[in-house]
Amino acid sequence: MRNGNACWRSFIIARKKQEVKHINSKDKDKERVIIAALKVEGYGIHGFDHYLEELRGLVEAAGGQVIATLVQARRQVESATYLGRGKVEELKHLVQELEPDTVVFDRELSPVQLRNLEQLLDIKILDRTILILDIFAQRARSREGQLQVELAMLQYRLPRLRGSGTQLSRLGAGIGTRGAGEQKLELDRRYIRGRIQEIKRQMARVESTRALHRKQRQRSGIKTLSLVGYTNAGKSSLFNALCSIAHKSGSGQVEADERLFQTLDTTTRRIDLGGGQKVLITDTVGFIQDLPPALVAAFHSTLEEAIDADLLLHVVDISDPNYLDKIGVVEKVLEELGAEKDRIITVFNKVDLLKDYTDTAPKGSIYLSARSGQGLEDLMGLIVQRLQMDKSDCISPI
Ligand SMILES: Nc1nc2c(ncn2[C@@H]2O[C@H](COP(=O)(O)OP(=O)(O)OP(=O)(O)O)[C@@H](O)[C@H]2O)c(=O)[nH]1
Ligand SMILES: [Mg+2]
Repeated sequence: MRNGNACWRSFIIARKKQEVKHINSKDKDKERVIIAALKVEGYGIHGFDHYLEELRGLVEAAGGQVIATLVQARRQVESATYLGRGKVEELKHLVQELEPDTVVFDRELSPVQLRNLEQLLDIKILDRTILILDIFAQRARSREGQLQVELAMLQYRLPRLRGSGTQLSRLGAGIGTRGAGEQKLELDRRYIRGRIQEIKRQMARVESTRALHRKQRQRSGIKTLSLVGYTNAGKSSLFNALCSIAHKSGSGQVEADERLFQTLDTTTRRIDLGGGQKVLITDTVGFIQDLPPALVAAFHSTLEEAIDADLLLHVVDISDPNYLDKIGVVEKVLEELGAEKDRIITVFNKVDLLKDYTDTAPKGSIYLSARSGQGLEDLMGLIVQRLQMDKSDCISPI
């Protein structure tokens, strides 16, 4: 049998120090990040390269720039240090050579792993969970969104406090420090527990108001549409495109951008699809694989509202080579939240980026481009048709 060590394989993709020094002037203020990743067997449904690419996107979305990536292929996670000891040594040398601000690990680290790595590397350490929480903290605008992020952040930090519980490890400033109130560095366990209870109370109030609004909407009989899908699929772009061709009430476009998690708070507008069919359309937060459990819970209410809609438009970026895996991630979450399959229309967006495709989309789906406008009228027709089918179901005599 092969020795376990023989299976270890590692490689470094590091730019040379000189190259790293010649960074773009606009990148000067960005936090310089080394990514450290572990490629374990059975890594999951996504190819590892895509997973790493997405992590780089998350670092950029949080305001950092990746200067090097270090990967270790290994059978399993090392419980004390996440990577194997030898690889941690290698990482230490890389840190000394490139002098980054931060090292980001590709998965959530246990409190013990985080502490050990901080001691061994003597630098700010972040993991994928805190990275996502930080992006959410930067984007949250509504009171509810801010409360949800703060709750998730505190729940993540509580078991990671040091010693007397008054030190928040080496977070300092920058990525990973946003979203948990003014007194970030003086937080102690008692304060955090009290604050968690307080946030939960406030959120319960917000949620009951939300449920009330939902009931009022249902009573008013107006149909609802929600845009859901993987982050960066083009939900906000489609939302804007539909609002601009359908007569709408409520002004302003929502922001669309290639940054991951551009949208955090939901936005709803009333649009007229023609033929007297008015609907409320809602843009929502994007999905991502392995969403931190603290956030899944925190955003449950936001997603619940989306799931409750009469129709869900599942927006897919068909130009993404990994789109099938991403469909899988979204469908799994939708199923967990109890969304009914027959209320979902799959919208294959960004067809303008495809060289050639056959125009016949699978049943219950549609091809379009939110950017060029191609296929939008067909989508509106399909929505009207589906909502009318819904109505005729309701008045069926038997
Ligand atoms: N070529 C092309 N690009 C598109 C199209 N739709 C959206 N995009 C681009 O894709 C990127 C992401 O678009 P968004 O609308 O912000 O995507 P989103 O799903 O709302 O993303 P999050 O809010 O981050 O979850 C932006 O750079 C858009 O300009 C399209 O039909 N064609
Ligand atoms: Mg968006």
